[in-house]
Amino acid sequence: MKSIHLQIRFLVPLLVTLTVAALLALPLLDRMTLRWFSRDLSARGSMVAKTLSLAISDIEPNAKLDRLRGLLERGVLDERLVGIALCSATNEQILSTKGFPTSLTCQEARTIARQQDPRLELASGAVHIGDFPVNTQQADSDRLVLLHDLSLPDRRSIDTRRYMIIFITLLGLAVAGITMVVAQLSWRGWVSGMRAIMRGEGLVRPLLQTGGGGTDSAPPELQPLEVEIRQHLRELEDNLYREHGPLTPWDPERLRGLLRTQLRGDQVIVVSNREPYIHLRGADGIHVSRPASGLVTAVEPVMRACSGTWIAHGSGNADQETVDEHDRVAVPPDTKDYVLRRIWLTKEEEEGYYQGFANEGLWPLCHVAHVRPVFRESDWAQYRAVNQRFADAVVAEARSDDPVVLVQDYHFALLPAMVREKLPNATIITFWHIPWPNPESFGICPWRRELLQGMLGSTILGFHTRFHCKNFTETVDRYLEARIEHEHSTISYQGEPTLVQSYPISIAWPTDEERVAWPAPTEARRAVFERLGLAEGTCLAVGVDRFDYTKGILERLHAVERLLEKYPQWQGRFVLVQVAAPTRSALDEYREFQDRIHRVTDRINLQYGQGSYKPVLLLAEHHDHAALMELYRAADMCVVTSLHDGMNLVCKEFIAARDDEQGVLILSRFAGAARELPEALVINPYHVEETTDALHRAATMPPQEQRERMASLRMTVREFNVYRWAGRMLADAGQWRLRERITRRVQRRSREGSEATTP
Ligand code: GDG
Repeated sequence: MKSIHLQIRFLVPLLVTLTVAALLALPLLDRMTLRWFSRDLSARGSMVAKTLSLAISDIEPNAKLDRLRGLLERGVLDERLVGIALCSATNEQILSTKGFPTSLTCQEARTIARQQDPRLELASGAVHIGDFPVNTQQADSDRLVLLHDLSLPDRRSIDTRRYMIIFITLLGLAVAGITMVVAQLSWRGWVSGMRAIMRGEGLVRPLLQTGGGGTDSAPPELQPLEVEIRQHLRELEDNLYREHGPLTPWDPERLRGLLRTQLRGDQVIVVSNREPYIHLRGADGIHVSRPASGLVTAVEPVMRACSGTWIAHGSGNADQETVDEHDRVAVPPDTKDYVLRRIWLTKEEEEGYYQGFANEGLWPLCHVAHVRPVFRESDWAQYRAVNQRFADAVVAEARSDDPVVLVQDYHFALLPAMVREKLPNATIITFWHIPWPNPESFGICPWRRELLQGMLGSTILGFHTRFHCKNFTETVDRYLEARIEHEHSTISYQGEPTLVQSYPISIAWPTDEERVAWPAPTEARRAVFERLGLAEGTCLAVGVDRFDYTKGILERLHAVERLLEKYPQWQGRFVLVQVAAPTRSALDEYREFQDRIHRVTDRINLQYGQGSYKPVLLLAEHHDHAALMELYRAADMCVVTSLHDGMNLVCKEFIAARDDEQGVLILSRFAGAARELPEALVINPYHVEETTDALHRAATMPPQEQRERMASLRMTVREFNVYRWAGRMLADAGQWRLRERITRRVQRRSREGSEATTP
């Protein structure tokens, strides 16, 4: 229907054009035909005149007028000749035939005959006047004036005009018909072509064609359009996706829904060493602090969403004063969404379990950072004892025999099996926040079997990446007698299966309320520049880490030093602000490392600093969350150069903070995050030159490229947020529990059945 309308809209102007063309052409045609006839009549008249001239010359000189008249009268027998007159050289009429108008003098006839259109209108009709010499050799010869009837040519002209109109009409109709058919066909082609493009067939065709399939291709004239439309659609789609995220994004509500439906509101208990809120006594009373810990950053929003109980070491100097008689305190302080149950550790326990076995043994063992692990028998004993104490606390906090227990990190490798022993129906989800090394590296641990056995008490064992899962499975294969089913990602040890899966951790995407409280990037930049005394126009790079040797802070400093040497234009104009939150400073390895970083910083500042300008500002103190946000938003780039990192959440926080879609992320390929965030400038931190060039590239990256990269990074982090991390684990746990319940029911029924049949 639409195409018919379009054709009518197309045809009407075509017909109008043809009609106008016909109207303009017809008078022209008239003139042309008359000219042809006039020429024809002149030629004819000349011939008649010649014939008559011969006859006249025979009669002369003593011819009688009667004979002459008779001759002329015979001449006008031709129906087209109206009259003939014989005129003298002096324009006297010698004689004329009857039809020759008496009013027409020889003089007049001669004048008209010389005109281009020698036409004379008489009462009887129009005549053509021809004037011919009787003797062409003689200058003053008599002349013959011939009058030709013009009604015949006029009739012919009307006929010609009629034929012409019919011809033009038929031609117009034919052209219109052909145009309609062609338009119809091409319209259909266009419409189907456009529809195919809109359906995205244009997008998959290149794939089909490279795969040898797909002959369906847009008409050639549509192909440039196809490319353009495809780009526009992609951009629209990207923007829409960036704007709205996935169709059902993971958020606290969805996580709560999952707990209600799939886990039937079962109790959630988190176990970690680090507590999410630390009460500290200061000069002006007790205040609450949030620790610098990736684990806390990730798990805390999940607990806010799920409620339940979080069991952790009470490490703050005012922690004891703020708990109830069961060592519990409701947190967060303002909303009190869940309960924090604190465990108190003696100095020996803390030294042996935490600083000793966990941080001097397992931490370097799992990170390829070239620091030798230290294994002490006494630390191991404390590690076991503390794991047991936390396991007992889990059992004590459990309100049913099948709670969901979320065990966090390498501090509690033995706890899953300990809880399983007391609560066989518990769903134990252990998440290992740090990398898992290859079997050879792990094999140097004297208690490798015990650690693996403890971890395999879990229902689900999660790592950040598949690579870590693979390393773990190979380690079990090497050191334990266990059944490994690669297809189902399960390891069955002593008949108890454990699902080993990768669950990349993330952060909670900032809510609108949080974002409203952020300073605008320009405001953040102004405040940071003022506070740190940075000159206007400085290129600001930030690093935010716990002050840990795995974070590649030394390598980062070397890259800055090389940048100033290799690209001297940055001297005086490039500053790295390194936040290094104090951590594990009681350990020699950490103290030495931190001293070294201070020394290298001083060296670089001495060499390249001028006046108040210092290329490296090392802020080795704890910052509050708002200060970090301000720094992220003020920076031109964020530098993450971990030598080995389970995931790394700083890079995700930087991305989440940049709602202006500006800023460049430099990211170590040895951080788990590098697998998810390829739009960052991914580098090998051991390669100083590569990191240096990345710093230079980031500092000179055009805003449009920054925007493209940042928009894409933001889309990833927004979608793959921490609720998704927890949600996927809990959904897997839900399915697992369902299967377990069904198995138990089936076993019970078959037991009852066999008891009933036993006499
Ligand atoms: C482990 C794994 C994995 C830092 N300084 C301050 C501060 N931070 C916060 C950051 C960030 C967190 O600490 C550090 O998280 P990371 O992920 O970078 O590193 P780890 O603590 O080593 O975490 C790591 C993580 O577990 C989660 O699984 O990604 O691979 O090593 O949130 O913002 N926070 C405050 N002040 C500081 O000065 N408030």
